[in-house]
Amino acid sequence: MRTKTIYILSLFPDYFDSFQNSGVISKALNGERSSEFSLNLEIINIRDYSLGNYKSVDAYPYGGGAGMVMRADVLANSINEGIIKQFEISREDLHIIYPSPRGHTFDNKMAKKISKKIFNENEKELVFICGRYEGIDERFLQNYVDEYISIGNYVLTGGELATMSILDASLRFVEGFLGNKNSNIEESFQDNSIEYPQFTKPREFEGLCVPEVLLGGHHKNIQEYKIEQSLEMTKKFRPDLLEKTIES
Ligand code: 6GU
Repeated sequence: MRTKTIYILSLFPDYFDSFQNSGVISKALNGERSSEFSLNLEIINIRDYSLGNYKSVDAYPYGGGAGMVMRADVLANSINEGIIKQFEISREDLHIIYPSPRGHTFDNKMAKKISKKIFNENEKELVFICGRYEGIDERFLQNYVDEYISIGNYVLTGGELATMSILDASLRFVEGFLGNKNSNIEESFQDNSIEYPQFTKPREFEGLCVPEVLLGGHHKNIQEYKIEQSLEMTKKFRPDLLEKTIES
């Protein structure tokens, strides 16, 4: 069994409790989904690596301005003591990601790249830095951060939700990790289209019936139906994705 660790630095580690303890992610983390590959999340509390008498993790920005800024020395200490020393790993073996609006916008293509970093043997270990307050001292970013990733054009109060979004979407592409090898190939956005509509019990609901073709068990007809419906749904809900297909 091969194990990979992902390190997450946060001032609010509780954010990750339900992520780690619910649904398919929790099963995967407990090794219930794959016998070959297991993943370990290490959530490191930045506050445990604060320095000096006051144990502050943030301070007023030089030059003034709204809010507080996370201290470079405290963050560097969390990396150096909390990861490198604690887990006996060298700096060169870490790939440090700072989820931030300054990054490129996250999409499935980036999720696949990250999934390879998670799964492949010779890749570095991933570290996610969750920012809070008005940001992080630029000198820490300059010396430590290897990659910035944004999850969209809006500003969150902290990087925790962004980190979970990035990890959740990426883990779906880690081979065999969530089980059901086919499903992410079929799923939304894979080919710049959205998913076909799904139906389950009961066969009739408020006067609406499940499409006949899905009840027939004719595999080829069902495949054709799914492709056609996926196209229809994309035209209806996300025509912009079809333009992307033509461009690409
Ligand atoms: Cl990655 N972090 C924060 N704090 N806000 C964001 C973001 C990330 N992406 C968009 N807004």
